[in-house]
Amino acid sequence: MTGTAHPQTPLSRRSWLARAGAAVGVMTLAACQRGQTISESLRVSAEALTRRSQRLLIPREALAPEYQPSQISPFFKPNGSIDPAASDYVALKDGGFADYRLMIDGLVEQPLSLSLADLRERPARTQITKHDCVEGWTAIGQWTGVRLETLLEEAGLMPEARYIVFHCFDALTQTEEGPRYYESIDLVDAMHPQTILAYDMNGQTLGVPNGAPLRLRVERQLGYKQAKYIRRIEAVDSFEAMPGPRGGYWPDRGYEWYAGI
Ligand SMILES: Nc1nc2c(c(=O)[nH]1)N[C@H]1C(S)=C(S)[C@@H](COP(=O)(O)O)O[C@H]1N2
Ligand SMILES: [Mo]
Repeated sequence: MTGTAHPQTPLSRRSWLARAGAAVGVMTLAACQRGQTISESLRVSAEALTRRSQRLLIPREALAPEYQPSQISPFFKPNGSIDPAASDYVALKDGGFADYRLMIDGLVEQPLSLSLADLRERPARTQITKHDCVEGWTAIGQWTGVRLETLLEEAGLMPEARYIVFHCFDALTQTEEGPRYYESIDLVDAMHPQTILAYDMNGQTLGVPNGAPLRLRVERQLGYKQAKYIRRIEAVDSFEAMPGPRGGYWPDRGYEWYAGI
């Protein structure tokens, strides 16, 4: 483990809110610059507008509803990738994830490489929330993990950082080929108290179908933002720095990047 003792760069609430706000305006322009058709860029600006009005109606910092243990769904449907075939993942899984390291890098002062034991040593948060998939199902589950904000403060975000990218092990084709899943969020969601990297589900070690060894919970957004099988977290300054044009595996295929609920 590295970097626990380095001097932190405190990220003031006002500075990340301002940066997050600036990023929304830049997105529409960036979409046009990437040579999208007019209808595509209109869709992007409509999305930005929805996002802005949503922000006016419900503060982005508001908490998602939390539920009682008695309300936990007896079955939480595993969806999308459920058993990644990538050889690096299979090797880690076969070793019980003992050699797993979460990389945190990009626009940070101090890149981190953390084992699961390192993650479990940090303050934990447990929350019971409702997962909402665009395919039309929901499930209530209990998640335990470390707040993303805790890790980002430890790594020390550089002032240019605007988005956090989650790089995953799996290609949705369940083969070695094909683009790997990824997702991204802005700093408002990154610093949100319910945004955690979960290693336990319903009081047990997170299983492979639901994203072992580590998955994101970003509770104010839809299911496809909840990146499973995370191998690396990267701070970037723009969409151009991401693996695809629209900031996520499904957003690159037409889904909204900001999937607020
Ligand atoms: N790495 C990765 N993350 C992913 C997916 C995926 O296929 N790969 N599917 C997404 C979708 S569409 C949903 S609904 C949820 C499903 O989470 P679950 O398997 O725990 O139900 O994970 C999301 N995160
Ligand atoms: Mo989903």
